[in-house]
Amino acid sequence: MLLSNALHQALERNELFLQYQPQVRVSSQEIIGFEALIRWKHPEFGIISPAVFIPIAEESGLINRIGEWVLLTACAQNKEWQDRGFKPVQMAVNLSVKQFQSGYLDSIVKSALEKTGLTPRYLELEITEGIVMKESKYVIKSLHALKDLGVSISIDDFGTEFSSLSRLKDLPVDRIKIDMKFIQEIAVNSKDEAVIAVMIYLAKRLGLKIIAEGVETEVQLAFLKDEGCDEIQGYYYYKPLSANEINRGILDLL
Ligand code: G
Ligand code: G
Ligand code: MN
Ligand code: NA
Repeated sequence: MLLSNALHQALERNELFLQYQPQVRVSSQEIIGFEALIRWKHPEFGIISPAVFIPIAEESGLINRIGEWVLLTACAQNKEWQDRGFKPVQMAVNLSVKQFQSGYLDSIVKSALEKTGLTPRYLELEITEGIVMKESKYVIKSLHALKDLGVSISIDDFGTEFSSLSRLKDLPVDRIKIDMKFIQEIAVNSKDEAVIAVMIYLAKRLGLKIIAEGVETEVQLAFLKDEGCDEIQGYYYYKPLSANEINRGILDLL
């Protein structure tokens, strides 16, 4: 079976869909945003994880079309919720390095905003720390172009490339997302706890927002609150949910 062939058909056949994981401000218990996460429901093989098919999409070049579809769908969904009168919040979308290499990422983003009517500040683009730090020149140029559109930028999986701490101050970013690997070491490894504390401190000193990802337990939550990290994304609050689940359940919390 050639997964790359099947992936080509997946877009046309509407086999791709998005889930939305709520992000929570602990102090007020309110939902302050969502991260859009792509899923593939293959008619024969069932749900395939993006960890499996995104790399294949990147190799085949299909990632640009998929990424454009994700942007459009996520922006449209966010606009729809706003039009229904719910408190406006940010929608975060993950970007692949290949989308930066395409050279027209900013026009794709601009067009998604125009087509859906979503106000730019309600879109956040996530880029992994590895990409920002390794492919610096053209990525940073694109990030500035994206910022000029009025969208927010966050650094995903933060902390994995520790050398980057000092470079953070020069990047056009609004928020960092503490990698789940660190969160899982809370109450397990005090050295990782120290690294988390420093990340939170640094973000604050640099005037950046910070959110912890993959928070699953009360103990993790208590540590993060203690250290001053008030924004949380993780199963402790919500798993990634379908638009329908969100419509049925939690929109009134917004
Ligand atoms: O949601 P889940 O844990 O299955 O996601 C696995 C990986 O897939 C994560 O690294 C996540 O960032 C990535 N991912 C999810 N949705 C998208 C997307 O729309 N575009 C890209 N490029 N990556 C995504
Ligand atoms: O790489 P990125 O940070 O974009 O991917 C986030 C992934 O983490 C999503 O695929 C999401 O499904 C997953 N995730 C979100 N919250 C939790 C959590 O509390 N525990 C675990 N194990 N995974 C989570
Ligand atoms: Mn992410
Ligand atoms: Na992450």
